[in-house]
Amino acid sequence: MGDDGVRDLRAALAAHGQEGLLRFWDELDGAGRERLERDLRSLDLDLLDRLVETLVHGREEHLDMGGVEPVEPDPAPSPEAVAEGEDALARGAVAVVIVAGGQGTRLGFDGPKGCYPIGPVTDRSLFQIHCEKVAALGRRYGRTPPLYVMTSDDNHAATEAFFADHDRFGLEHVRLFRQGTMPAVDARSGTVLLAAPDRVALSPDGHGGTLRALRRNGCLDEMRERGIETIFYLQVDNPLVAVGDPGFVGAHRLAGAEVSSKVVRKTDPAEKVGVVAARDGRQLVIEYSDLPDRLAEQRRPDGGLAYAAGSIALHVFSHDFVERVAATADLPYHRALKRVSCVDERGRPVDPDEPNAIKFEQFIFDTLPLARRSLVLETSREGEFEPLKNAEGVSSPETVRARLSDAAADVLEAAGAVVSRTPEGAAAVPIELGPLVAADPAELARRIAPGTVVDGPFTLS
Ligand code: UD2
Repeated sequence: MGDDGVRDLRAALAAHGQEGLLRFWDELDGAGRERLERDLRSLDLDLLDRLVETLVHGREEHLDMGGVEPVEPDPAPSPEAVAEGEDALARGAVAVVIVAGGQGTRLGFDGPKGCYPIGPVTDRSLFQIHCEKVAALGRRYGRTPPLYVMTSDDNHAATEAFFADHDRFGLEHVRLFRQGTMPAVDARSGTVLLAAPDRVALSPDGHGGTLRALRRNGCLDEMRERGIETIFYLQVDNPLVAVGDPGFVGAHRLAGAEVSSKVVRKTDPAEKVGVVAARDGRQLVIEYSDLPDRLAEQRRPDGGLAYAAGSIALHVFSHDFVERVAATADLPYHRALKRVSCVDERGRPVDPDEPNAIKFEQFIFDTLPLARRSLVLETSREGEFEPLKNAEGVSSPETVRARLSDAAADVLEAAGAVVSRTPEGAAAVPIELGPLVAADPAELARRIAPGTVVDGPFTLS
């Protein structure tokens, strides 16, 4: 960049109170200047001004709960819905999108979360489990849905290498696409932080960035060319998802919905899942941290929680809706107070013990109020929800593996096997069934010897 270029950039930054970002410019070599310039040019300074004003300096905004009411989810999908979903899968009208751009800080795993070896018996990764489920759809319905995996700058290369090392798990069409970034700002001053003298502290823009990233990377156009009508969205951390579930896809389609959500019945008011609710005839998700205790604890006459539709971040979108929203709508940004490593005024690295920064993130479920029609379907927690979030305790490798073993035990028993159980009814031994082993217990029964006894670690691939 020539002197004029730097002057222009400095002036633009100064107009937004961010000129400090160039404070090490004179000390940088050519490559450093290029890196910093690239980062700076990615910033939307007008947007940043608005976010700093409202989310850093503004009063802590509480979501207005006026007019909000609970929604009652639909029970299991009808046979017509299942048939509709199967037809869409067989016509190749369904794509699968996995979001895997998060930083997985709570898990403390050195690598993309999708690479985490979570199989109770083998080292099957989260990615492998999801990919084998996609492959199983192809085997069952004759057409394998194209798979789109959202990564972020931090984990794109590692994710790409993982898929290449595993021959894309045998899938015909896998496309990785990168989500966008947002800068982290100092929690007090609102100035953008530098991760290094030549790097802005950028982080992923939240899973709400999925739609924009799909569009920007040409994935939406490609889907249209391939005849995709329906997009099945899941988060990488939950290996229990029934990927491409025809009942869910079909119920969404028959209802003419633009977004559909799967929920589990919330029984603990403090559980950390958002709830699907309604206002003015439109649905919305209220994140757990925004739901006032008064509403979280409200009960129905039968004793159940009123706001019980716990969002497990599993959605089906119509392709048209995603195109419309990606092209025309701005989802709101949420603030997250986080610890962010940065450099101080003199360029010395700072590794804070306390949260020092605000990050700005968009959430995928903020698309719900934009949908003219949406559907909520209830699923069983045991069957479909145990995300890998933490290193220990709830939602940890231990609980996820136990749940995978329990699910496999149920299928094996339905296929005629005798499975050793704990007094509480859980699988007493680690069990792992590869998603490609069998589509249902009847098929599994043909794969195992009659009277199979499972009383030690057991796996079938
Ligand atoms: C999310 C939901 C919560 C509940 C829960 C179920 C939000 C804000 N809350 O909680 O209501 O449904 O999930 O598991 O979403 N990701 C990206 N890019 C990003 C950020 C996240 O790809 O910039 C992915 C990430 O890789 C992961 C998923 O989104 O697969 C969930 O992110 P999270 O773990 O931060 O969400 P969490 O647990 O706060």
